[in-house]
Amino acid sequence: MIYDAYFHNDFDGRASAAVMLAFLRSRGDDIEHFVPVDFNLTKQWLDEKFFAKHRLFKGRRNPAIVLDFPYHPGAAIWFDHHPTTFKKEAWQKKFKRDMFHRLDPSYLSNCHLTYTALKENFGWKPPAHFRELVKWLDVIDGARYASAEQTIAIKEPALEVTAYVDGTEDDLRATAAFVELLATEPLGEIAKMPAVRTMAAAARKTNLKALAFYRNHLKVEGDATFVDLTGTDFATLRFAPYYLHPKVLYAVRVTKRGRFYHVGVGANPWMTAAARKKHADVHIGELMRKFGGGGHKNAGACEIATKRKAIAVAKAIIPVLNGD
Ligand SMILES: [Mn+2]
Repeated sequence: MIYDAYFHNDFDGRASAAVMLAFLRSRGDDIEHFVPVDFNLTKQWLDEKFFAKHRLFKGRRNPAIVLDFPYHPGAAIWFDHHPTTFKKEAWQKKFKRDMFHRLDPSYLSNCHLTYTALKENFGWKPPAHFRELVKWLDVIDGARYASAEQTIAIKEPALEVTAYVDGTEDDLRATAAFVELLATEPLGEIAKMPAVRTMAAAARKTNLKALAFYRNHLKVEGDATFVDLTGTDFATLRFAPYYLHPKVLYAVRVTKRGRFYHVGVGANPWMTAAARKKHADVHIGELMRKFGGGGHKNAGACEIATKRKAIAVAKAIIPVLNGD
């Protein structure tokens, strides 16, 4: 069987697609179209006939695989770990868990869920290099870094590869090639590639510049910080607020992504649950759902059409994070 893979346009989505690709090829199946997708698609996604109607690529439409992205009843295969995955109540009612359809928000990464589910359900023997990939995707998607400094320094191969992922998010051809590479090569080998080394070096440089920008522009409002990054290209330094203010609980940022403005909200991963319980213990994914987005307990986002509205959403969120 030949499939098309629709996966969230981040490292976890791509890694999930790579795991799926290796599994399919071990059975003589394959993926024809690699289609990174993001939450700005949500409106079209609600259409029952989305997979037949969309214009994300030209050519034949194969059975759809959806990974690390909201549930769609048209998907032949679907794995997700986002608790906000059901966009229609009717779809949630219709959903039945089986070997190829599974939601499990207890997984830090969808890559890990996909890997475990395919092993358990099909007796699949994955290539050895996936163990390290899964471990790192739990760190990256679950924000389990050793420190905020680790995310700024970018020393480990997995983090160098993350810089490459961030640098190629608008490059469809590079994204498809990268998924193929992840399916067969260990992170250590991928990190040695000239294109990855170049982007990792650039990211380290940008991070230092970004840190300087944060020092000058980050505003602390109670338990939360706010920064407007729309005029910069520093979108990726999401833990800088905690590097500068280790005790702050939440960080809100507005960035520009393509035609959209992205309001990203995160919780400080180095603050204990106990410390958070003394303050507003917000489920960020649920909060962002009210603004047309989604996410997990500790991180979420929404996409807004104009900068003015995006800033207004950010300003509306900060008092909620402070429990006001
Ligand atoms: Mn994920």
